[in-house]
Amino acid sequence: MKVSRRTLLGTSAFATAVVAAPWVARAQSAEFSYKYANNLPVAHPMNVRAKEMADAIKAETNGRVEIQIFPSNQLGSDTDMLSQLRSGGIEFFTLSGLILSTLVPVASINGIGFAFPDYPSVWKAMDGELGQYVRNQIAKANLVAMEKIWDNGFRQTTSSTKPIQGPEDLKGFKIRVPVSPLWTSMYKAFDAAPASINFSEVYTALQTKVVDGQENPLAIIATAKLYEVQKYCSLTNHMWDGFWFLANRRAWERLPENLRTVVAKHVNAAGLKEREDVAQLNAGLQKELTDKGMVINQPKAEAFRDKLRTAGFYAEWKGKYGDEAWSVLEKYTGKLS
Ligand code: X2X
Repeated sequence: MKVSRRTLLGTSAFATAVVAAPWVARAQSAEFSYKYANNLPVAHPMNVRAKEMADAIKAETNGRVEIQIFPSNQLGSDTDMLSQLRSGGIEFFTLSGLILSTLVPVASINGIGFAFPDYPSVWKAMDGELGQYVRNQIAKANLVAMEKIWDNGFRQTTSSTKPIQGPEDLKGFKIRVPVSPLWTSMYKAFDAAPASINFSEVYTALQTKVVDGQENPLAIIATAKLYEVQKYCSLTNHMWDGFWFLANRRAWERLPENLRTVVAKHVNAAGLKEREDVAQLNAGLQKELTDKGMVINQPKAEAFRDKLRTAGFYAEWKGKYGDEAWSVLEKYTGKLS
């Protein structure tokens, strides 16, 4: 086939390369280049799904929106990243509601000790009225919380010194907790010695024995390799924790509405997939962690819950959140106080 200059010009490849060159140049440096930061290792489902999400957003917006991911505390601790999000230094950030409570007090409400019995009750609450209640409060702090909260999981307790078999084992126990009044309050109610430490410092704090234990879902104990510095893993399931996918409001509103719709769609879809991944991972991790040398035990929840009740923990937090928020929580968990 004889290729004339005229037919060549008619092919799309040539047209794109020559005729539409300025457009191509613009597509390469995206119109909206946003940073998304988080505190978890690259191997955690959060980062795996976030990468897919960013690719899908770039494809569906024809390169207009590009999301760069900064995993693993590359941009600093949760405390640092929250202030960067508020100032606009980063546009997106996933943060535990319990830590967000330093800014939005009611955001820790899903972490009330032993409130949720299982995942179905969690998703009903967080995709329902409780999640909506919290998101409304987050909006008042000039942040946007995407609709679907991402899973962190039910938290378990690890230790380098002893298994936790009942609340009495927590007495005087030096345990790392994330930076959040709810966490500190709960472990004080157990008469433990909680130390507030950002996740970026946890591995080192355990390794150097600044603290003897910590608590996190199995998916994090595994992907952050905490089994290297902890011996015992007690399946306390003491609270459910999730990550709100947050956006800086000004950055979010800079996106034209059609792009906002596409971004939100992919963020929420990735969140739902991340929930499935974490559930599946947690189901298989007991064996993997045992193979890595951890000793696993499963204490009963009742004695822990009784201790919190007699210490006045539930009554105190009901007072802090107020009757309205507390009754929304109890709609999903049953009576707590
Ligand atoms: O800091 C933690 O322990 C972590 C990773 O679970 C949270 O982000 C709350």
